[in-house]
Amino acid sequence: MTQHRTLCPYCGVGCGLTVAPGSGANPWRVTGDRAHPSSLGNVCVKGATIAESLACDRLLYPQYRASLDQAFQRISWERALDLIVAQIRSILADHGPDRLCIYGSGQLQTEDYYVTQKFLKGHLGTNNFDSNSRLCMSSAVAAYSQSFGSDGPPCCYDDLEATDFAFIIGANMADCHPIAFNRFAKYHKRHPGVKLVVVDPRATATATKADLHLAINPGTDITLLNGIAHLIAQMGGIDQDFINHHSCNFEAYQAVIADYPPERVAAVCGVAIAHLEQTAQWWVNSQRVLSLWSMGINQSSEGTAKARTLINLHLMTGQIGKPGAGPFSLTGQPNAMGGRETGGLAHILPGYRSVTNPHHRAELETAWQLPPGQISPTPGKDAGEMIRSLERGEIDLLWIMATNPLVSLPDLHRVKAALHKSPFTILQDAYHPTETTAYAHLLLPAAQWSEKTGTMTNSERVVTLCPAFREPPGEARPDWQIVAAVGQRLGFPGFDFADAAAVYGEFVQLTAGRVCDLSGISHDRLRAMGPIQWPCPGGMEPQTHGQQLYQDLQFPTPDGRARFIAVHSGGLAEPPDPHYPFVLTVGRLYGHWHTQTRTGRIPKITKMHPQPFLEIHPRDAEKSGIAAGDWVVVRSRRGMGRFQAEVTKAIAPGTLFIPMHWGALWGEDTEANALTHGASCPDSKQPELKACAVQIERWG
Ligand SMILES: Nc1nc2c(c(=O)[nH]1)N[C@H]1C(S)=C(S)[C@@H](COP(=O)(O)OP(=O)(O)OC[C@H]3O[C@@H](n4cnc5c(=O)[nH]c(N)nc54)[C@H](O)[C@@H]3O)O[C@H]1N2
Ligand SMILES: Nc1nc2c(c(=O)[nH]1)N[C@H]1C(S)=C(S)[C@@H](COP(=O)(O)OP(=O)(O)OC[C@H]3O[C@@H](n4cnc5c(=O)[nH]c(N)nc54)[C@H](O)[C@@H]3O)O[C@H]1N2
Ligand code: SF4
Ligand SMILES: [Mo]
Repeated sequence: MTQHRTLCPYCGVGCGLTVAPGSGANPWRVTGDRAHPSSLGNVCVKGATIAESLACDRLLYPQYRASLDQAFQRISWERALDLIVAQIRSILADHGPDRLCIYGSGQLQTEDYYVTQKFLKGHLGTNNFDSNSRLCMSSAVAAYSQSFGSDGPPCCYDDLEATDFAFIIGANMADCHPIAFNRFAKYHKRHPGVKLVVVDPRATATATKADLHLAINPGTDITLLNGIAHLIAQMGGIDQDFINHHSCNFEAYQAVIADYPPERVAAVCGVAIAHLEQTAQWWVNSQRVLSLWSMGINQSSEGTAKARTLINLHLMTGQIGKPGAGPFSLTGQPNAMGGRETGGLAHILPGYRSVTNPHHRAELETAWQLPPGQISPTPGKDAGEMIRSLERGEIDLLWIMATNPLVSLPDLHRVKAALHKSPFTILQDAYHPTETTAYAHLLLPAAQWSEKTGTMTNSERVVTLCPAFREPPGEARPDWQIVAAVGQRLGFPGFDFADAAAVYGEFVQLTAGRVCDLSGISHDRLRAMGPIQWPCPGGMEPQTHGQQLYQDLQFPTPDGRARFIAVHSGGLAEPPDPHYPFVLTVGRLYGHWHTQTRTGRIPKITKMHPQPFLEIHPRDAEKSGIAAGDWVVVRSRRGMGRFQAEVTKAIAPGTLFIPMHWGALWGEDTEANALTHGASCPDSKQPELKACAVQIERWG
């Protein structure tokens, strides 16, 4: 019986899957791949049920309509590609390339990402490619780049089983990175001396496993972290040798943290002084400290500063570059990392290069055989700027791939109005309908996981080959092939790739000598030896796991030193006030994946999470006259939603929680992002999806 080894296409843990033919209602049997170095044979409910979502409601053929009030008509691929080419030609002739935009996703494979960068940033000469990673990882990218001189999470999952102290902040790993969390949880259980602190305004499934849960007020992370640093300094826990030889700017940092005595920090954050002291004590007493973070840090109007503030703590205590230690940003999507490697944000280029760096542009112009000066030196439009540009009528073509922005972008009413003004929106997705298909002129059917061959890189830099083992339904095509076909029709050379392996081969050569050196990896090698972790320069024996970055404590900055970059907190972009007295936070549930295009069609998962809900503290519920199970109207300055109350002490007073997973197709008035706002971090442009001010009222 044929078995296929592949990767789970959901979260950034990147579990290996083994898929074998099944029978009856389940034509594919999915189990954990024991040989995968990241997951060691384990899977969660999402990975285990992935095959059940492959058949229903697929987008099968290209469809077109000239305006949004018309019905879609089926058209041929020939006609679809001709339409795109005609639009692009006319935009180039009338206005130049900056009125073209592509909005992609960390769910594209590396090959899709790469061909799209070469097409848009290279041959068309505009950097207007952004992805939903803007909503997800861009603060981590910015913080790593500022503190270390380059992007690149330095840690790996082996560190979870080598640490003395895990500090999880703004991440609900038990639900969102469950298999990585289970690796730590088992180790934690076996080693009573190992400590876990979880920082989260909610008592999540992760927090309940902690030795200490710091239920901070939303948005007070910088104050907390500077306060812990203050105490560590007081306890004599600084690593002077590391500071002297491997860092700079420590004095400025010292001056900042001096302002954070525990009394003030405890009051601002809403935690006990004793708990701050305990956390600092564990940090100081531990040989190896590993911190892990995700959206509670990144999705903030000061997301980059939050992540840097966490990195500062590691620099101050020399907790980096050794097993079991380091600041580890957990990526959300299965190929968020591949997106970063290929330059899949508006300010970067393949191989962790920057659009503003003339040498980087020249290197790619040479590799892509483009005239000097072809790549624009100006960062392109980020996701938020794309919406604002649509409002101003400055975009003529918006091409969306593998994301569902009519659920996932903040301030949805504004997004809907902006998309209504878009002259030509292409949506390339695997499913139809999604909330976004209602706003598209041209639908392009994409082959998805199991139907196309490509690679993805997980949170710990492990690259896994995802082979095609089923035929795509209808006329669906791999994303990279669609872009390459348009490139060829526009007469661009270098888009006649024989297959995905050839795309990957071209891409990895561009990473040689960079921090993310993948030049020793190929599809053939991945097929032969299984997953490979980068860095993997050509000529080096590939490693499957366990390699940390920066073990020599040399950082890719001009002077080789890491940088302390300290700041005070600016607080929430929209703090609560007497009219909107609660902070609403939005996050994920264990079984669902984002906007439910797949998990909403899997009975086991919809049974697990049948509907959205509002978490509210008993004290707030009582004050507002709300009982468990009551319907509650939640209003922000931008929109409203209706949810059934779940009265629970798992949420801090003053804070409310709703899940992000229900868009307009799955419920009425259940869109979390109807409430959120688009204010974003000045460094990363990542919006503050985790906090907005709301009022509540019992309904009916
Ligand atoms: N089951 C499931 N797993 C997933 C996904 C999914 O859709 N479903 N999506 C994947 C993706 S793309 C991503 S990005 C990751 C996200 O993974 P996580 O970031 O772990 O998930 P979230 O639930 O978005 O947010 C994490 C926590 O941040 C907390 N938080 C809110 N505000 C603050 C704050 O101000 N400070 C702190 N310290 N914490 C705060 C919330 O209470 C929440 O528990 O999950 C990935 N894994
Ligand atoms: N308020 C609030 N909003 C949030 C968040 C939050 O925590 N709070 N989290 C944010 C984060 S971190 C993220 S990552 C986003 C996620 O938000 P989205 O990216 O909008 O969510 P998905 O449902 O994952 O959308 C992926 C789409 O790609 C399609 N697809 C799957 N495979 C393929 C493929 O191979 N090719 C193509 N072309 N299409 C494919 C799916 O059918 C689906 O429509 O949401 C963001 N929005
Ligand atoms: S933990 Fe993430 S990668 Fe692993 S099976 Fe679950 S969803 Fe898939
Ligand atoms: Mo994400």
